[in-house]
Amino acid sequence: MVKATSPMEHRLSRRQFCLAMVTTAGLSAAACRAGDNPAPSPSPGEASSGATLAFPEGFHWGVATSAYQIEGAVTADGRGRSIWDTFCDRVGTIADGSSGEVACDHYNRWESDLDLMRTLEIGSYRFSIGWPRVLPEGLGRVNRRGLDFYDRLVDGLLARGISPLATLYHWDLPQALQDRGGWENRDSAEWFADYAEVIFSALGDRVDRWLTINEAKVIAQQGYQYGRMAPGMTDAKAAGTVIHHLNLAHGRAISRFRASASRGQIGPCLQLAPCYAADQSEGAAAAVRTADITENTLYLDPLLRRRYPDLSKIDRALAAGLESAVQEGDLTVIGAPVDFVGVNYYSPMVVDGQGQPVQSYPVTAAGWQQIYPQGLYDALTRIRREYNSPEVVITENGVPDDPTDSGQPTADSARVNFLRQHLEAVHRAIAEGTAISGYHAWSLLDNFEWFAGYSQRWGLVQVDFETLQRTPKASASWYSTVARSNKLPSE
Ligand code: GCO
Repeated sequence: MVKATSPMEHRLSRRQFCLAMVTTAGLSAAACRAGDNPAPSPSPGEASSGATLAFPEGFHWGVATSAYQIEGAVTADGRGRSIWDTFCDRVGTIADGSSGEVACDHYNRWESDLDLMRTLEIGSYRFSIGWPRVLPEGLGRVNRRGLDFYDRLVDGLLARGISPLATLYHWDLPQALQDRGGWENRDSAEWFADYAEVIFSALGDRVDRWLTINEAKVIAQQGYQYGRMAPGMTDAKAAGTVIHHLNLAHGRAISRFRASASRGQIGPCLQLAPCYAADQSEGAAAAVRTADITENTLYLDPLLRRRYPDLSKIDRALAAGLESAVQEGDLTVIGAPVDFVGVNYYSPMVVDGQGQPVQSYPVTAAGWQQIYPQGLYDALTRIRREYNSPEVVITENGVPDDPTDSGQPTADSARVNFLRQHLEAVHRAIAEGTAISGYHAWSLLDNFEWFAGYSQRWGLVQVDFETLQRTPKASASWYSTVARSNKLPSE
């Protein structure tokens, strides 16, 4: 098992990471010297299959979840409503008409879920704190019973030697704040900072690592531009405004964290989608540059370079909404130094000459996800090359069950392949000098997959949603072996 370590212990330098590499794949410490250019990217599929790949000592092997997707118990102990409760109540929003009302009932089963993690030798658990549990009205009155749940959870993790990685916001805005304009209201940045401060004072003495906001991009795109997620709006200008307010909220939470007595580290959680051209045309190359802005640099640049990218080529309404929201001094707040960058990676973005998304690689049951492990390598090494090499934690990576994995639902060989290929990409990025300190598989449990309801199952552990019984899949046992040995076994 990878033992929970203190923040200082896992703050290895890039050089230490490289020197710690032991591999039978022929990668040497010499390739890891700071400032070395990365080796040319191998073509997709050219991963080093068949070798045993060791990871640096102290590497965090984790799993990830989020509050609304697993907790259920939406009215227990004084929890307030969130925008997802409201969204699910709207007819036609969720594929199977379900909601997170019961989900995995983790709120009541957290102890056995933590025991399960321990059995699986998981070293780091990424979970999120439900803002409406702690502040039912979004601000003001603290609901002690809601806070106590997370207090017990953190203690339970530490007692089992699992390092807590807490996300402050994973999409469940209190409905009371949505009623005041939600993330479109500039005050939202301050509401978030106030909420974060409550959490830091309660848990800051024990949580190792914090994430501010999960995937601002998905909130803006799916929640405000395309309407597929809460709050279900289709207004590009509002989406632009929301991007800036989410970035500002992140920055303000960082300064509250620095002013608090918290002992851990903090960083953002960005969903990155490296962009590629579907063909050799100049049109496709230009479309890639534009897609890269909306997929990646609208978030990376303000947070890590204190500036927005050139907005002249992106959707005009989106750019206008964003530009109108920016006030003097904001970028200094937004660009406050972070301790690490959390990266969620699922899929590349491939575009044609018209800027339309193209499916060039195998598509998973999620529909939107193409399997391209090289994309993870490209995202990780880009952060090193272009953003001054911050420490990176992979905070999500995973795949839904493959319907062609027939037979028992727990025989998920496609997931094992997916994890292996992506971990090979991570290994390669580390060997070339990228400071990556952990990996979190999405997800521990099958859970409420937003607009897909329970129709997509992303867990290493199967959940029977009738009985709520948990059954580890083949991938859980494979991942457990990886976590225990700190290496990828040969195939
Ligand atoms: C996200 C969210 C998760 C999803 C997962 C699978 O990245 O979209 O963080 O909550 O469930 O990504 O789609």
